[in-house]
Amino acid sequence: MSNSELLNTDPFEAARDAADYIAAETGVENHDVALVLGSGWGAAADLIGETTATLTAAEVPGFSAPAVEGHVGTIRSVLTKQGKRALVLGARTHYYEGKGVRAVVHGVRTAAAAGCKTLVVTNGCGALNEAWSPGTPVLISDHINLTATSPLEGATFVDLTDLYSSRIRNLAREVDPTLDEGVYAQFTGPHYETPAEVQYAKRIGADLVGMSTALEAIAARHAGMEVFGISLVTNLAAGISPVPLSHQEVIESGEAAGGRISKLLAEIIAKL
Ligand code: 8IG
Repeated sequence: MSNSELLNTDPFEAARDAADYIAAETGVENHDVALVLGSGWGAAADLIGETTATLTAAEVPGFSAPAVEGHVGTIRSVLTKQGKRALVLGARTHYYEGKGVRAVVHGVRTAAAAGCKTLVVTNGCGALNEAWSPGTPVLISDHINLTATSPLEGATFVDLTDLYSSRIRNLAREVDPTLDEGVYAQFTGPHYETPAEVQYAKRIGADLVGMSTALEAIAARHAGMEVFGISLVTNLAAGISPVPLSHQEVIESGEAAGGRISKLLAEIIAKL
């Protein structure tokens, strides 16, 4: 099934098909935890455990190759030292790719169908708080969905109170007590915000701005998963910093912080 066919099929059947493919190709019938690795987080998979199978995203039903430089296009099955099976999704579809919101959350729904009870979602983002310099990891405490859409269709009323598990945030602070937390606002992108939009985000209660995560977290909660979100600040948001943003800066801060934050993430996963 190609990505465009997601529009014509039941999204949960499509996720079931992808999960069946993953089980067959990895030899792992059920995975426990899924990780979505965003900008800067790519090195984490190697520290979490031993990769027992690597699939290219494009071969798995409903997935497509990543559109962005700095994102990896693989789906890996990792065996942790604790004996858990982690499904590492290096291939995120962003809303701005124009493939529709079903495509954006297909990975999360596939992870749920593959048995995952926990979703760990990571991203690179802009910070509104000047104290968070590029390279700072920040726990996501809540989100503001500014995409004007939802991954849920029809009369699907899902409670999003404590969407970002306070239990897992507490585990993260056991690993690193200095971790701050904040509210993540998902914009559609692909352009970065104007300085006025950044001030708007600040006034409505956001601490971080990005182009992912919120839609995925909603789909995960709907699927019954416990969600943990962690952002890597790769830049100060527009107008907060005196210099203009560049995708190059984003990639470089991700690379500079990559080793440290990946170790942090691996230590959090070990506690789940
Ligand atoms: I990395 O400053 C990264 N992603 N919307 N704004 C938005 N997305 C981002 C930013 C940012 N930095």
